Amino acid sequence: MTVEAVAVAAERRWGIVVALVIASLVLVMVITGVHWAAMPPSRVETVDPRTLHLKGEFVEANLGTSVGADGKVVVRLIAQQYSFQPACLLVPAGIPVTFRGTSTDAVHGFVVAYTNANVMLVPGFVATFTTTFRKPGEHAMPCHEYCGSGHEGMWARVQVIPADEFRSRAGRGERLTCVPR
Ligand SMILES: [Cu+2]
Repeated sequence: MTVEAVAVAAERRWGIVVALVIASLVLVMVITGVHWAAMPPSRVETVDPRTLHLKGEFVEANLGTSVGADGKVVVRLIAQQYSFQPACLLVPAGIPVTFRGTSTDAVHGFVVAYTNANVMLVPGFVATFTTTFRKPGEHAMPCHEYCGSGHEGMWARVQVIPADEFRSRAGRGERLTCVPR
């Protein structure tokens, strides 16, 4: 074999390897693109932001933490320029807590410090997630989506209390908060 033939053979081998790498990358892009298009990343539950305060799940009297007939702990809240309602959420430690939230105006969101709770609140949609707070304490809960001139003043608190204390307070189907009254 001549030197030139060796070089051409090596180059052809290299060309095949590179073509395979490119083909597999394109395949990954096509498969994930089709997959995400067919399956939205989160569940989609809609709500009418214009009647939020008037009827349905997010009326003022229904906001806060409740324990359902099945024993599940649910926190309902709304975000609006520039506050959360309720402004202080009361939750138990060591029990899964499901958050259900939405926005009345712009896109908001919140993160609960030192936990994995982190969600966007988009008008017209109900955001849900379930998390467990490990130990009692108090966490800051700032809005983390820039929502206007008052954004930096938009935050709430999350108070995590021991499960027994929570159970004794949650008795009668009330909506609990830690907003001082
Ligand atoms: Cu906000």
